[in-house]
Amino acid sequence: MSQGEPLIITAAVVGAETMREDTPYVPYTPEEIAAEARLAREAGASIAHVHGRKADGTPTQDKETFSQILDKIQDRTDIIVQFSTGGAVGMDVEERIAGLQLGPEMATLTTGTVNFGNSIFANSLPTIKTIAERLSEYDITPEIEVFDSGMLRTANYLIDRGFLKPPLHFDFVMGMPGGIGPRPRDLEYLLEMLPEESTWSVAGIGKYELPLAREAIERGGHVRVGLEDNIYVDKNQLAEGNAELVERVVDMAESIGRDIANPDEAREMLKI
Ligand code: KMH
Ligand code: ZN
Repeated sequence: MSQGEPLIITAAVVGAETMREDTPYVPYTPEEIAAEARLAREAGASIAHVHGRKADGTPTQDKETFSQILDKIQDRTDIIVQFSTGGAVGMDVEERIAGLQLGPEMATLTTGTVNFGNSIFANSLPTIKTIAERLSEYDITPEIEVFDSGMLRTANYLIDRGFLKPPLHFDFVMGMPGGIGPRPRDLEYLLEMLPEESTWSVAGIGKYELPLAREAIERGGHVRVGLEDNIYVDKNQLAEGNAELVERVVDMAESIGRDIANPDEAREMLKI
């Protein structure tokens, strides 16, 4: 018997931080990113979260790079493409959102500032509002990225002021130094503040990725995994691509009887 709503798996196939020195499996070029998105889709992912990279791996939010990523993914698969608007630390807001004019189905919106390694991932209220307005202008479904509880308070504030319109999809990024912890009770606390009608997923960072995926599946949430957040499939064993991490999540879901959403089912659940 199937348990609850089908599970939406997001594959964060490439972020701004993981480099080839960390793992040889991280994709850089649009071609490589699209190939990873397709393999992740075949493994069970219905959303591909993407950042841009230059050929040498330097992060970029350049529109032309995103255009190639979008085209190449859409040539290969029906996966939902979600652009990052976070980019890399230190980028200004216009740089971060340059690709939104291309009209991806989804894009992220982080509703607050957080320490990020030795840097700061800065999201002032004006920055958040600018991104929210641009998402609405281009009719792009936001995924609200929450690295700590205050970001949920800000999301609620933005809903009250009309900058964000429910129903919304939230992604809880948990276990990153500087952000909220990785414990089940941390998740419980976030869920208490979740606006009504929301859907939610968990992205556990590093070694917390797979344990938190299980927690989210069991609680009826959704899951994000991928080389942006974690490069290991087991202790000291590198994941040989994003699909391997997605496969782990599919196995977990199957073990508790939860179906996996395909992209069209995810579109319907997320009101895309
Ligand atoms: N790279 C981080 C600074 C997002 O994609 O929206 C921000 C980030 C969030 O990855
Ligand atoms: Zn990202």
